[in-house]
Amino acid sequence: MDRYVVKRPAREAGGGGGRKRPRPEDPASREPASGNPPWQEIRAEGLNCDYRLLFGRAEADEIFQQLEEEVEYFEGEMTKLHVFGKWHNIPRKQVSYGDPELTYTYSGVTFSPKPWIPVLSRIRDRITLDTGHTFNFVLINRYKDGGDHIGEHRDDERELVPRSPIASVSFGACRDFVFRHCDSRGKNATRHIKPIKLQLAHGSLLMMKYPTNVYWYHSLPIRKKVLTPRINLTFRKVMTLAKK
Ligand SMILES: O=C(O)CCC(=O)C(=O)O
Repeated sequence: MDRYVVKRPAREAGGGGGRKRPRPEDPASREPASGNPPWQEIRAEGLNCDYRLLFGRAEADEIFQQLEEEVEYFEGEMTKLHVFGKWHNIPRKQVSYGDPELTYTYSGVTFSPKPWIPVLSRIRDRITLDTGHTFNFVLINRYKDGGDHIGEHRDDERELVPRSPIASVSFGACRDFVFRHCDSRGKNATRHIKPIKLQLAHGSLLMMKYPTNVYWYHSLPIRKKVLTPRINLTFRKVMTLAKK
């Protein structure tokens, strides 16, 4: 991943005191809690992401266990995806939680979120404390092993508050995560831009900031050697009905 890290924010690299409040959009303004690893800035043309470990090992283990016990995944019709006119079984488990009355359409399926549960509020509030951003919705994907995956897509649904960042938190197995530029996809590629490959570790936070989801698709490819589960939570800011 270091290949894509342009620089470590100067204030964190050098330590030092200063501002106390986290300010959105400016990783250099964020005070790392004591012992927290610094942010890594991942930059490319049209890609603007920050990555760091948010939870230490013991806390991440505890949260993973709670998620395994308390998250209730969608069943039945909600486990199917509409792609190019056909319905497919989703190659992973999925569910959304969030504020009441929000809805979110993803690959042709409209999700009504379940009400927040304490473990999800705890993660959401930790991200807010760390980044200054607030979220009202979370999409959870559970990959039972490396056979489960998610195909290339952009998180560009019209319900998202324009330019709001998406906070992606991962627990369990470390998995490869690939960004591919929209001009470099498939047979009709017009440019050759190298894909950006990250590894999302247990307890990590990836902040996908504007305009990443305008230009870059992302995926979690199959990795047959991975034998253990992973849970990913993408916290989002969805517009309320009145604004849609
Ligand atoms: O599991 C991941 O890291 C990716 C999840 C994802 O792409 C999404 O929720 O849109």
